[in-house]
Amino acid sequence: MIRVRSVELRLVSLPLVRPFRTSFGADATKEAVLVRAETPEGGGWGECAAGPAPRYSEEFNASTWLALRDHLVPSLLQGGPLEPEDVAGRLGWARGHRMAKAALEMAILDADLRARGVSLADHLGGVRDRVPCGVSVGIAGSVAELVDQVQGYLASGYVRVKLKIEPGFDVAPVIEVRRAFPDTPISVDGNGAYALEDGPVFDALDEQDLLMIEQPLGHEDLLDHAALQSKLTTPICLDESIRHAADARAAIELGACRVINIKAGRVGGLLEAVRVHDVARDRGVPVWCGGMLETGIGRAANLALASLPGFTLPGDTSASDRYFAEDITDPHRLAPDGTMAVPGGPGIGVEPLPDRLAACTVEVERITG
Ligand code: OSB
Ligand code: MG
Repeated sequence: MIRVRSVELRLVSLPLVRPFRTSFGADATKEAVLVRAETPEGGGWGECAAGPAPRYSEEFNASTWLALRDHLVPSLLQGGPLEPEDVAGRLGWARGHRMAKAALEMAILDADLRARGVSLADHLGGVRDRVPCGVSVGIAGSVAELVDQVQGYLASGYVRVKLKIEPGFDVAPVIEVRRAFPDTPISVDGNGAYALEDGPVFDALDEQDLLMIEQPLGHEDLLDHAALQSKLTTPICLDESIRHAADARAAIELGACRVINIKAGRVGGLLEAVRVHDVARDRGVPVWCGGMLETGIGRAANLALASLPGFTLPGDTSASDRYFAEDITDPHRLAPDGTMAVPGGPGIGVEPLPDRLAACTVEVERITG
């Protein structure tokens, strides 16, 4: 049993090596809420997947801070000793706020596993110590610039590229990248920017031998995704639409997708992420680990998740240097063969470097029982 004595919230800000543009807009810095849980046996780290504005999801950094400070953390501190498996249930009274809940669960899992000397990957059921990695490439200023960036990522070893698309930057750039790299596994991600009426765009993309089309339609449009999937040869992958294991079951049974992108933050925690994995695996649907431009803390947990057996496609688990000139942990590195190591140490297996953490910290608040 774990006794959480206090929780520290910390907002960090790190410049990105290049602005990351999606159909939602562009980010030049990564701002994240880190969660540190203290127990008598030691502490643990969590990272919240939210961003500065409620674009990808309803949650954003300031909302996760308030949800954690005023509701989620106090209810855990008042609830008495618990196991990491109980965290989601203890927080179940609070509706939504899945990214905030996931960050708190991650910190408690990390504290518990560190105290017991067990790695997160082993605890979750991981079966590999290295995972093949892809890279998510933002919308570029021009097609030539995009081809250049893709060339650079392929030269460093990434085994799959995912191109962000939006209306007006879709078919032409995809055709050019496909022409330049005929044998590379390529996927696209629309982040919900399209509608069923965009049939001609999907027909053209369907001819480019893509690995998948990620979240083309709105995040609440499972039926439209099913209608679109029935017309396409290319598998649809859902990201934003899958909020928990029940959504995964519904989406698969409706035929709304043939692949699922799993992000622990989006589904309310690492343990729910394993349940999404299990639902997909039982139904023969491949999954892969998505990313939210995490720092080395969240990235470590992503790599652990990606080591589970159902993660049969390369994830957006890219190396630290794809995001940051300097990460807040020792860097996660890509090997020339396009794989990255799954951290093997206790808990998430990494810790923030004190100097780096101090340099990136914008705000800290401590919550005690
Ligand atoms: O849709 O997968 C997405 C980043 C932020 C928000 C949404 C998404 C992404 C990415 C980047 O694609 C994945 C990564 O490299 O972490
Ligand atoms: Mg996505």
